[in-house]
Amino acid sequence: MTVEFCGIELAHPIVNASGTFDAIAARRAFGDALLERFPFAAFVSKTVTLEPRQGNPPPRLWELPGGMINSIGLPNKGLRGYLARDLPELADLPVPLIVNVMGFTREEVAQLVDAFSDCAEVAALELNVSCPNVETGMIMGADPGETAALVERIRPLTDKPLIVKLTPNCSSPGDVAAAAEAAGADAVSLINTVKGMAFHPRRAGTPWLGGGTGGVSGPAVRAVGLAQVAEVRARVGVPIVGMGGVQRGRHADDLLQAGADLVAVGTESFRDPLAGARVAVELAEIRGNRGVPGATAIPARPPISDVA
Ligand code: RRO
Repeated sequence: MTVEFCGIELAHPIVNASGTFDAIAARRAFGDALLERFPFAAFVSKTVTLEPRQGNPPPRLWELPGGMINSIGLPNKGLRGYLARDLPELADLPVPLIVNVMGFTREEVAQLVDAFSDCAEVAALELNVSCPNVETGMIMGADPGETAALVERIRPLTDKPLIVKLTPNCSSPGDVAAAAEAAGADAVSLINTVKGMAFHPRRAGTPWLGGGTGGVSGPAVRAVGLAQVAEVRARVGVPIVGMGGVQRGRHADDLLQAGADLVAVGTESFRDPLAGARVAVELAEIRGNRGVPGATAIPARPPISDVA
């Protein structure tokens, strides 16, 4: 069931949602078995910013009946740290690498894109204009004019495919997607998390999360992702990476039916690190049974814990 995405050949249509699978930690935990059975057809790394960041104060997570709220706040080593320490390890993965970047100004994003444009290890770039946990991250992506201005500034800096990660927290994701496409984006991905809040269970009215609010993900937002992918598909011709609460092959198939070209698994990977591989197998079975050309069942292989 190989698929082509922005000129990149992928073994199947399932990738990870940025920030939901730490491939470097997983390699330490599972060793080379991770490389032999990597759960995703491409790896999308956690957001990189120009300068190193500590992230938001704890607590950073709140569990919901249908998912969770995160307020991680982009902790990362910064561009120089990423290039020196993360990139060499991520380049060892057996799948194409997509680097997710975020800047607090257009010029910061330009510096990041410029720095990665000559890296042979990087197959594509994802522009995060949708982080709910840092105000400026979302402002660029909530307004079609701001998104267009950003993509127009970035476009000449790289030949690599540019994917714009859209926020559900705006009045019209379709307008923002159309603006990104018109400005030269090669693809869009959606949804990032939905802004949410939880109060401390014993201190009424006091926010639980250190950042005050956070981003809701998991099954709770599956219907939002599906509706927004369908809305965006009606507005753009570029490929779409669809996501939002995918736990099973059926959920991935729904997003493909709504118009996505690839599907990302996010929150489910925290519960089951092999969720991506499982969803890919289930999806191949569903589509194979329906007679979708090119959809063949991916042979089931033993879980990593049995191999190691
Ligand atoms: O790090 C985060 O808090 C975070 C990011 Br960058 C994002 O894009 N989406 C999210 O839910 N959390």
